[in-house]
Amino acid sequence: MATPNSSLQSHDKQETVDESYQKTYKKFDEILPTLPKDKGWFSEHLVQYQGFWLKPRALLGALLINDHFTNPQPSDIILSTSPKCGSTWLRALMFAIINRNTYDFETHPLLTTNPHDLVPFFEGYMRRDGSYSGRVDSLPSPWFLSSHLPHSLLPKSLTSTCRFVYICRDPKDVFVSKWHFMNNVRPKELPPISFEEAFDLFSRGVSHYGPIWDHALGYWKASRESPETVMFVKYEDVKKETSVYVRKLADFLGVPFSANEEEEGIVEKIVRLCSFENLSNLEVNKTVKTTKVRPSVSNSDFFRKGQVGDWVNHLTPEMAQRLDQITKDKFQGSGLSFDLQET
Ligand code: PAP
Repeated sequence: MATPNSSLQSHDKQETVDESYQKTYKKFDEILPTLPKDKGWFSEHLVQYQGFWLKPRALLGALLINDHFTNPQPSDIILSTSPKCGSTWLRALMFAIINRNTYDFETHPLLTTNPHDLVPFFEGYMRRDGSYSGRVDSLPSPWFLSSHLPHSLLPKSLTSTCRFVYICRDPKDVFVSKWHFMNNVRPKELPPISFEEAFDLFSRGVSHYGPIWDHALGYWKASRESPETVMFVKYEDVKKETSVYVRKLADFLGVPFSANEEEEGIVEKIVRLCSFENLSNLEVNKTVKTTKVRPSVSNSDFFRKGQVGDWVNHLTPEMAQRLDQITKDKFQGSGLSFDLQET
């Protein structure tokens, strides 16, 4: 039986954009100038669409998905995250769980391929800038895709059919991670963005796919309404008990570990394979390697420290309090919280 993405590489090719997409491009061109804009973190501005700040390219991706993502299946899987919440890690863990009968651990694709190249970026896959215009609907089903899009911007046909895993993270650590990442990948001719300026943007929600709080709440509510189709996890919890979460993910994805697999230590092997220490030290992830899909981002940019609580080394107490207060205010009454005292 085909497993998600096991034949991805053969389909990962440049394609001519289908003419049926022209209507969506036209809609995008009409909507774009009407949207509120704010200065982006670097040269590209962000636009506010239905409450969320997006790069124009992500907006186009969202529109294309809404117009052209046809016939999703219950076996399709989408990993959703706000940026810097742990998508690289979860892509690796979920890919390894789902495809564990296809690959052995000695020659596993994760040893030679960055997780971002094994799990396509949904809205990024559907872009029209000429450099990369593959279409998700050309991939073989079942799909395993990753997305940063908020729940409310995805079509109902998809949110009511596919299975979602959502990972969130303490916004303080997300901000620190994002600030480092953005300065690494900025166009080299531009000066770095200051910590203070970035903090102001982030805490006002003017951040890619932000506000991060609204993003998390959308998936949180969906997971409470439909726990069998939306699994909501926190980076901090997965970090603390990775093997427990590997089992939970396998159960949720409908591929629980058998007694034999438990005896063979497959869970622990997956945990080790996908650990920050292992992945970040692989040649493929150490080298500064950009791809056609990510022309300004190196494989190594997805790995920094991989720790919980690194914010303490960067944020002033006032900054930390400000983000914690926003988190408390936004999540109030939702049942969602972070163990903010511990971090
Ligand atoms: P993305 O939004 O660009 O996909 P994402 O992978 O979600 O990035 O987040 C990157 C963070 O995950 C980095 O955190 P840091 O800056 O605080 O260090 C990165 O180091 C961390 N990360 C990457 N791989 C792993 C892993 N295998 N285990 C734990 N954390 C990881």
